[in-house]
Amino acid sequence: MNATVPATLRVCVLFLAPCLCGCTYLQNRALDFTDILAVGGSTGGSIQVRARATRALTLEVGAQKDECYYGWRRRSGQWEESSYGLFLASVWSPRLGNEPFAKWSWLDVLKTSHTRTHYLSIDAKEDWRYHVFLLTHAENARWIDGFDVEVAFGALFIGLQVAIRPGELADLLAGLVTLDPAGDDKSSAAPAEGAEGKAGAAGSTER
Ligand SMILES: [Ca+2]
Repeated sequence: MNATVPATLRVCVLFLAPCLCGCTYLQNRALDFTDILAVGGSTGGSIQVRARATRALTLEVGAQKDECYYGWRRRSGQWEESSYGLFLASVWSPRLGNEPFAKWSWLDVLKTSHTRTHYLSIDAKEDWRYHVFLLTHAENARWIDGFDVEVAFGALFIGLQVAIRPGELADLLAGLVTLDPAGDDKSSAAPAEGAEGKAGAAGSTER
């Protein structure tokens, strides 16, 4: 009898959690759901093929400079990307807009992929580098994005990126019991815009 009381209490808390958290609970779950699949299309001028089996391993060939994507990724409807794959990454480093050129080092001879991405809606820049196809550097990266499985291509005038994001699926499931491992939930106590900025900062593993 006594053993059933805590269990009952846990069930009550589970079902009452949405009420206690207000309407932002459903809004956050809906946004978490949209994070599971990231899709973006572009109309730039890239020539590129990329496959990522999680963010730890990437095979990329080709190049793109300031390619502008429209879609949905990391809570942003628009992002820009510059990237070099085999064998261009050994010689050049990508830059967004008028950023200064990165300093070249002999280790870059082994660099097989280098991508810089700017998410316009949240004004966040990511920098992912790979040596011999393995991840060696992730700047402004969130651990929740590390499980992304992605394919992308650019064929002169069109480009497409599709990523399935198991980390965001885990975030959705955790969100059902009001946990937020991605750190992207909006708070019901703060204005939505301000809360999003704070949540994004809290969810970053490297800044
Ligand atoms: Ca979340």
